[in-house]
Amino acid sequence: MAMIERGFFRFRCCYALVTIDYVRELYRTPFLKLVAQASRVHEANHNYDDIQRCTLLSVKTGGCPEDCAYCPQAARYHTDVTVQKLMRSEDVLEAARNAKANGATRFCMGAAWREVRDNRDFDEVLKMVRGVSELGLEACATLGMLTESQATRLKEAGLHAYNHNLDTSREFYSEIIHTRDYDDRLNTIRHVRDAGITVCCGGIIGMGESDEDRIRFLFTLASLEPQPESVPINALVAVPGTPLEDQDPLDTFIFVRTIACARILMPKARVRLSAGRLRLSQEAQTLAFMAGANSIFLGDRLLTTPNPEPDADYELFEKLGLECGVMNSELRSA
Ligand code: SAM
Ligand code: DTB
Ligand code: SF4
Repeated sequence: MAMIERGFFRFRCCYALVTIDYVRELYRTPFLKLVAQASRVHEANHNYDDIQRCTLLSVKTGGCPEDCAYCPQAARYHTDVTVQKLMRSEDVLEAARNAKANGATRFCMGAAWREVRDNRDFDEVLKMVRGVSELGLEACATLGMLTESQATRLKEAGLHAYNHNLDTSREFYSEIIHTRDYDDRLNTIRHVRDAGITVCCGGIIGMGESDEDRIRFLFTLASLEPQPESVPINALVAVPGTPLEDQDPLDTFIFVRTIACARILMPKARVRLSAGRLRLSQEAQTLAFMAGANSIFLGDRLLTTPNPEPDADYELFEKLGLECGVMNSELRSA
């Protein structure tokens, strides 16, 4: 921890010391001031016209041996998720072509695995990665824990990004997951980084964590060296049958506040407005974009839970004067 407390982060061309006290102070900034500050950092580092659309596909669903309290895919909970073995790479590539035709520039493949095993399934995933990358899409995968050599093989197949979330603070993590620990996550992130794959690492807000947990989570993310290129911020989707099924819905202001802090602390990262958008009005999503979010998942399903209909997202993009990447007439028939 002491090492992390001394971490440096880049802020507008100069290095400043990020300390837990700084993050606390930032997090407690009055809402409008915080969003305005995030917006300034966003404008200095990104273009408001550039909100990336990504598509997710669950290539292996359910039956996971882990006990993540939020996750409908954990075998031990009784949810509506139907277990599905690994998809064939041909079918995954068909979905990737559709995603591209609908305006996505990044395609993320998720598998409900605790860790990757060196077997035929992994060979099939490598085929998927190769194919997605050859389509000119950013290929991203989230497959659980990885060894160094597995990360290298994914890199050689053309993987652009690996998603592996820290999810919350180290302290709260052990209340949510018991089958692995925070250091397991950090180790995989290091293997991804060492293999030369970009890091996609974020978390979930609204699991019953405190402000201090969110502060520590943001601090840990911002202290990774180098910082993650991609930071998904999910709002918990409380799925019936999971231990968090009765969790109260998250206050949107806390969600936007977390996004604004992520933007300020990690100026160069793509901050992704991820799970939980169905509960957000178009105005709340717009506020999240003002606070520095610059990506959404496009498609009516995330991995196993619903996401806004593409038409609703195209409508929002149109209202905001943003390009969708495809002609509206093409969309309807795709
Ligand atoms: N098994 C792999 C792992 O855990 O890294 C990859 C798949 S896992 C479903 C990917 C991420 O989805 C998790 O790290 C978590 O942050 C997010 N997630 C899962 N269930 C969620 C839920 N109900 N609401 C919000 N985010 C969720
Ligand atoms: C991430 O942080 N959010 C996405 C992506 N990484 C893989 C996944 C959200 C999953 C939400 C629950 C589900 O649909 O199963
Ligand atoms: Fe398994 Fe990943 Fe779900 Fe945890 S989040 S239960 S590791 S699929």
